[in-house]
Amino acid sequence: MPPTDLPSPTLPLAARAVAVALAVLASGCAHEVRDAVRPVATAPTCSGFLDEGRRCQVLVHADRMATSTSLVVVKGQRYQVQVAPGQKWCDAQRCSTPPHGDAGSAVMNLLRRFRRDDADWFTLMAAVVRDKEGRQRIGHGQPVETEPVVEVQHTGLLALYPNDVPGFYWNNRGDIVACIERLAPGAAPASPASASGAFCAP
Ligand SMILES: [Ca+2]
Repeated sequence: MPPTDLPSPTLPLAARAVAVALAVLASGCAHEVRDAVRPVATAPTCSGFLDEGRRCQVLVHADRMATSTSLVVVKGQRYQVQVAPGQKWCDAQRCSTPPHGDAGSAVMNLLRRFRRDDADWFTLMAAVVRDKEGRQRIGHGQPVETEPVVEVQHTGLLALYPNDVPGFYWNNRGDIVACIERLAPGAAPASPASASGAFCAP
């Protein structure tokens, strides 16, 4: 069976207690994070197949288990994921700057073993998924910060998401813009994203 990201219905009682505490702490989320999104006017929106050397952009939602890029990726292909600079999104009241994650509070870390991936809270993750909702991974999730190039192992849809505990995406806020580039075989990844207007230019 492929790995699945459907929320587990069997969190232990202690974890549920922590969950209630986190829910109390989650009030008053920052709506202003949505204003921080800066779409890239010149970049096409990702959809379907992407030719080698081409780029497209996708809006990634913090409160979704995964945002499908709608990009069909095929085994053997390589894609680089970059994030437009100056963005933030939030897990309740803790905000971070993607693709970087957050070490989390002491309370949050009582639940750290239930996180979907072995990476900091809200680390931007990339994975190949089977369905448009992005709820079922067919490859492992990888942190974009340290592994920005996705070497496709399974044909499917490329998806992005912040690392969190299944069932705890409801208190996430914010959307971020990411840029996907299909690398030609043997091509070196592009340099890290800069604040220049050339980010994700086609
Ligand atoms: Ca959360």
